[in-house]
Amino acid sequence: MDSSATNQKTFSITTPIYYVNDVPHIGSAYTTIAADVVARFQRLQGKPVRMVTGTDEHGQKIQRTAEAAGRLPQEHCDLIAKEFESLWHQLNIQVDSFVRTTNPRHEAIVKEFFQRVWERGDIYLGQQQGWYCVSCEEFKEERDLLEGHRCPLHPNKEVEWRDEQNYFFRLSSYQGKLEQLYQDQPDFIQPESRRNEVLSFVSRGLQDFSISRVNLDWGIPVPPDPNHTIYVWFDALLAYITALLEPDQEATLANATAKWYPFNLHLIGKDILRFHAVYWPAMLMSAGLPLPDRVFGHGFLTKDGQKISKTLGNVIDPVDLVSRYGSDAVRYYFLKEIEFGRDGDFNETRFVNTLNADLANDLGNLLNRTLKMVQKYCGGHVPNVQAADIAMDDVLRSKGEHLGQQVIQAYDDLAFSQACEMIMSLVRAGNKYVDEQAPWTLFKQGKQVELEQVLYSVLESVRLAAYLLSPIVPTISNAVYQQLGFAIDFNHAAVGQSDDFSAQIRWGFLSAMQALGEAAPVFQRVELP
Ligand code: ME8
Repeated sequence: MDSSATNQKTFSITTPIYYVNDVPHIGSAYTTIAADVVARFQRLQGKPVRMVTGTDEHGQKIQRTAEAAGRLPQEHCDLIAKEFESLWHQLNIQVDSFVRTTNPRHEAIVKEFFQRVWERGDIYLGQQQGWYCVSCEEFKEERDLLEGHRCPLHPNKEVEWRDEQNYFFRLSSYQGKLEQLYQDQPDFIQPESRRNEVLSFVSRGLQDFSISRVNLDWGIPVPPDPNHTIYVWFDALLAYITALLEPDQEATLANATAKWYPFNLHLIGKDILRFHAVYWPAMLMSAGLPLPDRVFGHGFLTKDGQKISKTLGNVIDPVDLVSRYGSDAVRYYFLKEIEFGRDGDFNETRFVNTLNADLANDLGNLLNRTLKMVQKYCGGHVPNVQAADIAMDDVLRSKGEHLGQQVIQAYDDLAFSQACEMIMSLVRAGNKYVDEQAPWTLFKQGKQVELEQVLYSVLESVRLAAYLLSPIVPTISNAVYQQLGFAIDFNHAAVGQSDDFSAQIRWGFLSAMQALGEAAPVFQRVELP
């Protein structure tokens, strides 16, 4: 994690505040799973964490969606927001704050913020002419459009011509300050490819952007001019701040920014990078508020190599996926199979194969067969072995010794797939070790000391793997820990304490003679429908 972090004692992280134009998408699930994994990893280290997500409910897109569905906007928002909350629950996401932009407390925060920026002299009335993409809720430059005035992100929809009076935010006057920020805080935008995109965009010169709309009721009125409503993006970004209020606190910026602010990490997809890496820091500078430590823009998911879209009819329903395969399976697949930051693909055959290979076979079987041998040869408890007595060059010990530190680094870098790969490499080495050391032969030969050392090494490696995987597959990790005789619940929000964490990430933590639990498969094989 950025060592210059201003906010070392607590950790606050956000997902985008998702539009309620539709039920949750596999893309929203992807970002939220990743954010949950980061939050869980911080909690494991004993840090107080605030994980923020929520729904973006204002603007033309939502108003039109509600109309098309024959619902009042608020009624529509209430319905869809529930779907998001329910999916997060099913995916075992630990949300600390679910913010909705139609909450009156949010309106108070937006108005106070607007006022500050207004007093700073950064807002003025002007004429906005241009092409507007309602699906993006964004004005597009002519040169960025496809033929027939279509938005590259929504090619089935035409952009709309607008010529109206709007309030503008003086983004242009933040050009120098933003460039200074990217230079002083090179980790502010990640990964590197996204940072380069932003640098190049900013170097072409920043234009002021409009932050109000006329002829649109479904939004927050502009305080000095209620004929206008606040632009949905200006409103939505501020939901991050609203989300930091405690339930009984008065909705003021001072209260909201007292404990968890500034944010350690905004996790987003690459589609909304400019809003987070350019507009948002400029807005915060204008309001005199500190900036987040980092913004990470991950890649986009495709299905079987194709863009996911309703028009193509290849939408993946996350609710369906989780109900068929379980939360750990979905969480594991997306983080293990796709390099975070790059685009990645979902393919159901590969999904099933990965889960069976890694979780059912490599991890699950290793634990199961080792526990059975321990029952048979050592009598129902962890072998009577001190980790220190195992040779330094023992294959598993030497691999396990450095694993904790390497995996911490990978989680800090959001290199989830690398973290999984490193952990699974210890597990695979464990399987090979059992085959090569053949404990059953050692038993027949009466080599009890060696036998117990071999079995200890394997059990300890499975334990370490389960601990390090716990932010990703907490249910499986719970089952492994239970079978190893521990009483830890990785789903308990306050699971971690920093001293416990440093002990647990060391190979050799498992105590000799600890009573073991019942052996049972920790992950049931999955099958294609
Ligand atoms: O943009 N692959 O909301 P949104 C990966 N309300 N991630 C994807 C994806 C895909 N195919 N599709 C969507 C908004 N996402 C605004 C945000 S924040 C103050 C306001 C994810 O519902 C990804 O995180 O359109 C992307 O940035 C986000 O969903 C867009 O969500």
